[in-house]
Amino acid sequence: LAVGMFLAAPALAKDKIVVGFSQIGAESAWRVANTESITSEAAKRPNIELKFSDAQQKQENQIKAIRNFIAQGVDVIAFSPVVETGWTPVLKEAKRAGIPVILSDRAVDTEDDTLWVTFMGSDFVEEGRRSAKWLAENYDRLKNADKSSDVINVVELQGTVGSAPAIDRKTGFEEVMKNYPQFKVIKSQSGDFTRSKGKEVMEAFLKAEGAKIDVLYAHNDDMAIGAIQAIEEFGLKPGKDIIIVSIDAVRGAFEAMIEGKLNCTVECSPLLGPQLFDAVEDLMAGKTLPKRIVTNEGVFPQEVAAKELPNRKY
Ligand code: GYE
Repeated sequence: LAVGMFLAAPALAKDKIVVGFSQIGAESAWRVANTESITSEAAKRPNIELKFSDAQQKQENQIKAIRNFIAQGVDVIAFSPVVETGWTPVLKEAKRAGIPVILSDRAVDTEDDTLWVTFMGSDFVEEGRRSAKWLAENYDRLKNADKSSDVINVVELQGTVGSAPAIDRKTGFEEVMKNYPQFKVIKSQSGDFTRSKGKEVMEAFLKAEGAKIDVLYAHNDDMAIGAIQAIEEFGLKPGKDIIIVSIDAVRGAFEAMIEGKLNCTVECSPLLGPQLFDAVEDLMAGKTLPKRIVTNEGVFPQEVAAKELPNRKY
């Protein structure tokens, strides 16, 4: 009996899949919802043990966390890379240790794509395109202007410098805007995906350009919400004097739309927990994962905000 018990313990311990997750931080409502999706999903699965680490938006902390996971011999490493570049050495260390890596939410820029098994998350270029398309199709109606004769001045609040969503959302937006030369991006600066920075940078934009600004394109809702405050303090009406489109579709954006202060939000879902742990389990069961898993998302203009708010999960 004693021998049997001795044998049973390691067999049981082996049943748990240990996953190390390195999160960027808690910079936005999106990120908070993403963390909650991951931790709550892990808690639901008795076969998963999650080691969660918060990098406070610093790449060096993420690299440290990943090295710790390697040292602990976790089964799978997943992370949301704060910026695109600079990961090759640590990813090589994981590969040498035989630990598969899943990219969650954001992509890395590395020559060798065998350093990670799959990248799951949104198509950020498409989100940029959707923002621009919505703007081109709705600006006239909202501003009561003839966009073919006027110059329309756009200011852009970019996400974290060097991050996949900031790079891609800018690219997608510009790609569509090329077809609408009346729209001119007169200012573009990073607000680091936070409310406080979004407000601060919008204040600077307003100081420099004032009422010349027709449109704000923000790479996330939090920066737009910060900017809305700056616009009101400046004495202009957000959503009327300045047309605003942003990305994520967090609850705060729906609330701002219901108040008439935001015009449109393009969805980017943070609810990646279930698909992350499905992928982990598939991987451990020996299945081959698709190299890219794209999230399905929509666009929500102000007109549908009140109806949609009760359905929002983040
Ligand atoms: O849009 C922003 C967050 O990587 C998609 O990060 C994510 C972005 C999201 O801080 O709010």
